[in-house]
Amino acid sequence: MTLQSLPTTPFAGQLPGTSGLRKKVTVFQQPRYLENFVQALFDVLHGEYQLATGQTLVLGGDGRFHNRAAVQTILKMAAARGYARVLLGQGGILSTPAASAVIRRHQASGGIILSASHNPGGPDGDFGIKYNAANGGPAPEKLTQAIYERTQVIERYQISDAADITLDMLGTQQIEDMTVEVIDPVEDHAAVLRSLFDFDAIRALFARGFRLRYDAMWAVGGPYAKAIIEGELGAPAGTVVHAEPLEDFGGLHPDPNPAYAEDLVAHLMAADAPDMGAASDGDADRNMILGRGFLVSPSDSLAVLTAHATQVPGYARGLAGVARSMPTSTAVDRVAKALDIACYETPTGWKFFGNLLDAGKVTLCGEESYGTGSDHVREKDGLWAVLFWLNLVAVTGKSVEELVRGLWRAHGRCVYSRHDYDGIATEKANALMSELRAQLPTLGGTAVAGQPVAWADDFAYTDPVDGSVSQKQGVRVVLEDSSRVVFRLSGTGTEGATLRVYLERHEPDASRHDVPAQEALAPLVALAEAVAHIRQHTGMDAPTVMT
Ligand code: VG1
Ligand code: CO
Repeated sequence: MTLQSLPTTPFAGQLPGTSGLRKKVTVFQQPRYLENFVQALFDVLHGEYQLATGQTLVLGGDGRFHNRAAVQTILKMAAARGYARVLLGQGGILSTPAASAVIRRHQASGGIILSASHNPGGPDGDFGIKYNAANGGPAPEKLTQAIYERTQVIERYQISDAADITLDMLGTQQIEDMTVEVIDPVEDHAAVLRSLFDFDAIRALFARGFRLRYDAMWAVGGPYAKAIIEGELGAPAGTVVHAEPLEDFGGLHPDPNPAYAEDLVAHLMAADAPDMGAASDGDADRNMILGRGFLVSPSDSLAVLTAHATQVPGYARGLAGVARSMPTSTAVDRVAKALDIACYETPTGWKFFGNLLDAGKVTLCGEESYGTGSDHVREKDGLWAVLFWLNLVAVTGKSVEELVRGLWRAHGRCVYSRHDYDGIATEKANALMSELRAQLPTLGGTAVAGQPVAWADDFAYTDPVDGSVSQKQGVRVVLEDSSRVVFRLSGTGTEGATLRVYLERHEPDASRHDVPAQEALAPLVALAEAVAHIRQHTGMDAPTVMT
């Protein structure tokens, strides 16, 4: 075994987006592409971030195509960089929340997670890489920016020429002076979850015949859900379906929403539907919750968990505060107000919750994109959300639907939808956003599509802990009755641009809570079109996906 220092030249565009660097597998398969990014990360960590040698690194991914090859490369580079130890999930597997748990429990200096999350996988699909810091959370913007800058000037990378190691066998192996410890990917995460929820109450719920269908979408959530829900909590075998992580997710989008989890939705809408449905995404940090014949909106889910948190052992002492991403509905704000706790509004992406969680300012946080989590790790956590819901159903004796309806009765319903326009040519999407931004100074006080606009802006965020500022985080058009439309471009896609249009209207009148969301939001859809000219810019008559 020898260490080698090899020449390289920069690749354009290695800029991490909302959650890591995501590109087509074929892009990552180019010689030196992954190496450049990893070396840039190590250079920045050990350079301006002054990380000493001899540290522990956590490594694992969602098992998608190219995961195993990338793990071998990163191990050999970590050995060359002088890490003392790598904790590697068996088979190269670690869900995103599990990686966060492992980093925290083992006091690692950080971790590399290989995932493109909900993006499709396989040889023609997407691959991704992200770095999480010692707190277990996604690298903040300052760090991802520094990595990007480093990728643009990189000239060499260091790697051991050691042979590949065995990824599937638990125990330790050696690369140069570095120990690779292959660990059970479930154990640390399970320990954290066990400490938060009333497993006995959930066990009793299943023993009484409660039926759950958990769709792991052929992704990494399967092994975790099987071990905990079927293994520890005694749910019948077959409760977790599509449980085996496949390299191409069975050719499907591992994205738990009504569009891509249609099989699960069909089961929950059927005459003999189970009591509850749930799904997680590619890297198992997202969650979708359904009741029998009932879909829970992610924003409502966060609000319900907040409202009932003290009924769960891990949060019995109450919540320090809550946070939601800006486009997420204001349902949780209303609950927080009633509980007299702080509610923070952050830009999209979990990295913005890290400081608030570390500083003890918030306990729960969530996003409209089927992400919910708490201070138990520093990532959103799909299984955590499912267990939280199970725990609430078990101790309140209420169904999923009753819990959501209780929220609506107490606070009104925040009728909500997100419309995605996928695969727009980047220049066209940028033109749409700049035209929109150009109107901002004059929109307030006018009427658009017959509706009075109170104000409009481009969301900017100042982190209350470290004062860092993030500009241009989404255009908001807010009406006098506080209904709103938000526009932003996705930062996770790999083909062209995706426009996301977020629509929210508060409905206090209980007799109107059953009006279908798309119908109730139709005036806001008209407003979105009138102000942004989506048809003209994109040539699309309707969104690709509505959630
Ligand atoms: C999307 C979601 C965002 C989420 C991000 C990562 O980002 O909107 O809420 O944090 O994905 O989730 P964007 O930039 O495409 O809107 V995951 O589960 O893909 O890591
Ligand atoms: Co994900």
